[in-house]
Amino acid sequence: MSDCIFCKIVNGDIPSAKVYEDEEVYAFLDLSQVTKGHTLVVPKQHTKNIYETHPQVASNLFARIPKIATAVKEAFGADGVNIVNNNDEAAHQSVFHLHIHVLPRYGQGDGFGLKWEDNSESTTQEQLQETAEKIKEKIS
Ligand code: DGP
Repeated sequence: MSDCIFCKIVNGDIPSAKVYEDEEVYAFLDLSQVTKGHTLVVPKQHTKNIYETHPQVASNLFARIPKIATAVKEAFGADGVNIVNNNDEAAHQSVFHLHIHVLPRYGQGDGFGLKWEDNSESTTQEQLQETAEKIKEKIS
């Protein structure tokens, strides 16, 4: 897509610090470097977000994540890696070309954080079943 910044990066129209490329996928360092080695992995084929992504494009994209995440982790001796994909502004998507963040982790205070509530104590089995039914109805 002509006005997409990640398409321009994939096409080499604007520079990037590339870490991996093949016929389907391009991976490069995120400018923000939330943690050292923070990498973005994108499909070469433009797709706006996860909802609009063809299953084969999603499959090809995620198939590359294990080797890229392993390399990112090993390059700087990280303790772990978070894999993050944001969809819609409400979920902090700011570039509307599907991308996977690979975020190496170096311990508390390394720059990345997830607020992750545990509601298991206040959620009943009935509520879980009701919620599952609503989602199942939408899966075609
Ligand atoms: P998200 O918020 O999930 O849409 O992440 C988009 C990321 O893209 C954000 O962390 C910053 C990064 N980014 C934006 N513009 C550029 C760019 O021109 N080059 C690179 N390398 N990264 C960019």
